[in-house]
Amino acid sequence: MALGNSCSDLFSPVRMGALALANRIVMAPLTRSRMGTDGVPNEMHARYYAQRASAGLIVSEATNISAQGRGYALTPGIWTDEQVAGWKKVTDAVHAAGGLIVCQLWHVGRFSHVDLQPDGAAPVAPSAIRAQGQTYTEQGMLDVSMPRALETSEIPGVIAQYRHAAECAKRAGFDGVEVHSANSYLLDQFLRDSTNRRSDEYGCTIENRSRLTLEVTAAVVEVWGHDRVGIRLSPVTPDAGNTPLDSQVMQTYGYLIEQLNRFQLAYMHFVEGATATSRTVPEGVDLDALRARFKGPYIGNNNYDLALAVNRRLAGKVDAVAFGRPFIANPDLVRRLKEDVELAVAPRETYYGNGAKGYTDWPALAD
Ligand code: 8OZ
Repeated sequence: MALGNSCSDLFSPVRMGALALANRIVMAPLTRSRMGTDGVPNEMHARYYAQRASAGLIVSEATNISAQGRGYALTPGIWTDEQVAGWKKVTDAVHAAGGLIVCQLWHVGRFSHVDLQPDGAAPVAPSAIRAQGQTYTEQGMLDVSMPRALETSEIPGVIAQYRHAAECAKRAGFDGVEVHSANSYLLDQFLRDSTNRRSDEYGCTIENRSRLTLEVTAAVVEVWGHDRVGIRLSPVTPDAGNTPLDSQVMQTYGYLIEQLNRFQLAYMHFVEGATATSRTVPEGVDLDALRARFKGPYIGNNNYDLALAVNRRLAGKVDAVAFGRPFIANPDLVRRLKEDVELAVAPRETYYGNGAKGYTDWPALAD
């Protein structure tokens, strides 16, 4: 390792908006597919999150804002009273363990299957362009369905779904929310010219393609205040659905970030590279230069290890680092990084499904 962690401030407190993190290690949102069809968390999920509460901040697994926003079976929701009550168990357990948790607000857009949609309807998208790939349904893995383009008149209703979910997250006792505008789901589908072929005020120009993310952010900020709202972006991630990148990544996301500055959000969170795959970026893209346009705290994510986290923090490239997969098998990841001990590695079969097995049964280090 090039640098030890003893002189790093990764393990010292940091403030992001109204969120006072005990350290600069964030638990990234991790889809674990362990809910029932009602999307209601229970004591098992509360235990899982509380076990990981030594993270400076937990970002919840991506959480559906509405029945229409759902694209995977066994994922949680945050739009019914039952879901609010279930998440309250989680937030209470995390707070009792000294942690902070924000709810990641998710609408999958086109990446869904008719079986997962209300009344078997087509998934909604900026344009009727089908994603590649399969999603997990109650019948197993199935090709995602052909979406239909949202009417302009339906967009206020989509924003209302985010607003309602943000209000539900508040009632559920979260510390804030993260707008999921990444990974080729609904908001990212509007941003990219590969998935957005609209000719109304939500399409065509960069300003128009950025409009929905900005209007959703404004709605959520109205509910929570600017300093408890973060946003996640992934300018160069093809997943989900092997989605082509925007043809002008620097210009599109650069414009969006400049506009986001007016909100003074708690943080911006980037997937640096292709999510869970590689940190490589296409020629002509400079994610650090994009990040530098954001005038607020920045969380870097994607394939970090301790050395990379220490080095990028020391170089002033990140304010905090989000670790995803390492949190699966290392509930006390912060301590293990601080002591620089070898990390447990979760086998892929434990990522999704299977109840408590491979979920809440990973031990913390013995004292
Ligand atoms: C892995 C599997 C299913 C969904 C994302 C919400 O990529 C996800 C996701 C990740 O943002």
